[in-house]
Amino acid sequence: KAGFSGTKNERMFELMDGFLKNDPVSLQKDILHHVEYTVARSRFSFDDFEAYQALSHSVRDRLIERWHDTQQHFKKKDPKRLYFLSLEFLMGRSLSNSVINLGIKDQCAEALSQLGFEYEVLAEQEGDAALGNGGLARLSACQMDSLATLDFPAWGYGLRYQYGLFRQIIIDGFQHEQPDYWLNFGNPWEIERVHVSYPVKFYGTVKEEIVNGKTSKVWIPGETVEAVAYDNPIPGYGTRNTINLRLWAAKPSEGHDIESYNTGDYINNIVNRQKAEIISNVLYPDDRSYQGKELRLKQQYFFVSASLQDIIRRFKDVHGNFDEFPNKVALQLNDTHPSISVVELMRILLDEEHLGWKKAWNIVRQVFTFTTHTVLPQALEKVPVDLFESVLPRHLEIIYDINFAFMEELKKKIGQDYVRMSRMSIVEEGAVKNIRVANLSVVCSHTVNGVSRAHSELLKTRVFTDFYELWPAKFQYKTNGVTQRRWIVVSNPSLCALISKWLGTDSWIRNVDYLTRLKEHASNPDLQHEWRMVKKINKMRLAEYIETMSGVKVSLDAMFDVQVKRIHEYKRQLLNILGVIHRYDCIKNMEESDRRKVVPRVCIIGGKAPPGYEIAKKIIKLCHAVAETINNDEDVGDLLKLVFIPDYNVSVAELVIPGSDLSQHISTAGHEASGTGSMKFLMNGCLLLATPDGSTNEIIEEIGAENMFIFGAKINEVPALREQESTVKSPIQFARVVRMVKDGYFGYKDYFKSLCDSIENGKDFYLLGSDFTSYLEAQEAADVAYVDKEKWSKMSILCTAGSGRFSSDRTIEDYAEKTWGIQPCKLPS
Ligand code: F55
Repeated sequence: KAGFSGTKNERMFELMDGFLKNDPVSLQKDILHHVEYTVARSRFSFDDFEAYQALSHSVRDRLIERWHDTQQHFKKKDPKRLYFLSLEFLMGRSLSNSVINLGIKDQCAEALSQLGFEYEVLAEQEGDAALGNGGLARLSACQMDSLATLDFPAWGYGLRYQYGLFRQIIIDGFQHEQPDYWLNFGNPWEIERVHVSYPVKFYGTVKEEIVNGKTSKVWIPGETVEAVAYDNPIPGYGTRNTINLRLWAAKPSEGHDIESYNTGDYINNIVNRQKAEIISNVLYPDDRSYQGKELRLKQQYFFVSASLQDIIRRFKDVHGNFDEFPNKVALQLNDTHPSISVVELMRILLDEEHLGWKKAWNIVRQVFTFTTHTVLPQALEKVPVDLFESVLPRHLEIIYDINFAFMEELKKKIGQDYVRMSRMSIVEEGAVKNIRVANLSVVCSHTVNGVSRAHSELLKTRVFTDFYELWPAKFQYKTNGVTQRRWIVVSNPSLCALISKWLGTDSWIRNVDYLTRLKEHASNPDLQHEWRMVKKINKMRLAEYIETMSGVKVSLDAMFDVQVKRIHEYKRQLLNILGVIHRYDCIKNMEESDRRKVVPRVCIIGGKAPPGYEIAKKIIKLCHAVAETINNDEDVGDLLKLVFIPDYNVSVAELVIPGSDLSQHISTAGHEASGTGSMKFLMNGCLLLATPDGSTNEIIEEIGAENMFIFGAKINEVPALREQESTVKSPIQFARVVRMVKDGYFGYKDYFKSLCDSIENGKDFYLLGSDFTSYLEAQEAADVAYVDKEKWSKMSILCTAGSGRFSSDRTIEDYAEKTWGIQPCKLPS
């Protein structure tokens, strides 16, 4: 059509053949097209990985169509937008999630099978995107899924680390860390935006200048690094809305290191330029001990600066001044990690937009919302003033100004209570002067959220008491939730089909309220039977995996009892292991005839220890040492097995959770801010053995204590128990199992000494001894319940039926209404 004479747009519409089609034949054509032109393999010879790549690119094309339409729609409607700022997103695999949310899984499977491939096998080819540590990071991922599904005009912003969370390998029972160079095999799920980039400044000095007759501060940087955008489309389920997760990568900037350029040292110039990329190189593993690390501060500022430049550019495309900014922009701080953004926004408004202090401060205080994920005051971030001054000199000035304004405001309200003022100050005075990032976040945000009701109470009474008294209305909570798309539909297809069959609808996938209707059928023997069949299928998958990973053969008749999460003393994996030792000891000392009454168990533990956390690493080794003894003891056989699942991550969770009968959430009360693993297990019909900590109290309300195994001290009892701890003798069974470890029953006597010392009378900070008896009782109650198959099945169905309240859809609706003030903005279908 060389002679075409219409406009460019007319020509484009003429060429466009509607959206990509989702029937198997169209998908097949697309897959083969990508085999040949993207993967560059012959269509007559390509392997599973290449087929995965081609399929992913076909799915990506569909995501891009929707992404474009959604962004255009948002632009046209100009609603208030939410920007979710987080240093961590634990997305896991994208293919399996995308085909579900696009509603094309069956079509893909059919298309592939005719080409001689199996969808499940291809989906397994994908490695996890593990740009985060644990609960906080996976929560961000679940919330992105809900934001997209509920049609909210939201974007996520974060860092595109080259190395995600370390891989855990186990050698001789010890954890070793390996780098996760996840981009090695390409990443079809991101779109590199070479033209979306912003300079980010560091170091240097601050000068004063006269602009339009007013003095203005000018920051002359010592180093500039370029932030380049990588967009990751996030599709909603049952909607065309597809939102964006924009991750920044550091690249050398044109203006980087002008000096060596001028000296003509060409080679050194290039070597120095390359150093800029270090900023987005590696995710810090959460050992909560890198306070004061320069690179960490640079990472935080790098992603915040680029994100704000991007957000402001988008705002200014439409608006001539900042009056409408608070009505158009909500900025969510995911923990304190992105909190430097309050200062950065202030700096931009003051120094670049030349707004007056009052006006700028007024805007800042209307746009930020802050969610904290911790309970411990000592876990709150602090940055030494010296470090701040060197890396971000202008920001330090602004912090001082903010703090001055805050102190003045405070004085007016509370009078001259200097002790309280010094507690609340953003600047901590002392031998080393620090910036208290949490105080900064609370002062500058209009809303502070906890992640469960119990957590919120602790924030008010222990962590931010002074602030709560000053601004009670600022404090809210939104109990965490998880997405049923990933945690039932993607990871447990058999259960998904069963639920839809019995409810007569799959509406629960978008509207989780429907799940409660399962309660009506909980006692139905047919459902119970089918429910058990589904569990069996999932246990088979898990058993196969266990055998491959650890060589241990497990019986499907045994109760699969699982604790998977990051290893921390407060999460008390050690309590679990001591419980297993007790069970082993009982079996060993039993009469042969009594052994027949024992309910067989497979105890499964998995999780990564922070690399520098000695005790956590010893817990992993102890688990292996105990497993070695138990699993090879012929007296025990199938009555008890202990296995450690290495490298626990999102995709391993997708396999483990559906195959579990019982799961443990046994933190010392008052330490787990919320916990989200429990919610995933609940959705999959696993019974919970738990302490009344974090969100568990709300789960009890929903499911009923009679359908759970609750034990241990309550949050309010813990402080007194701790005080008495050295005077109250720990129970005899506890002393006995600790002694077995101490005496070298499982080997490594010297190595485990410090571990045993950490729970000795008088030093048992996490109260393992004090909770041990009630822990064993709860375990026994679980055994008794498990033997009664009908009862257990009913309890299991009621868990799933009651899990709706713990969907991230509910959390996000709540945030949208009460915290962010945003409305859905749905693409017309
Ligand atoms: C990561 C980095 C730093 Cl510097 C500190 C903490 C973390 C981290 O991973 N925290 C985390 O996962 N916290 C958890 O957040 C979950 C989601 O809110 C809670 O459910 C859980 O209780 C909490 O420990």
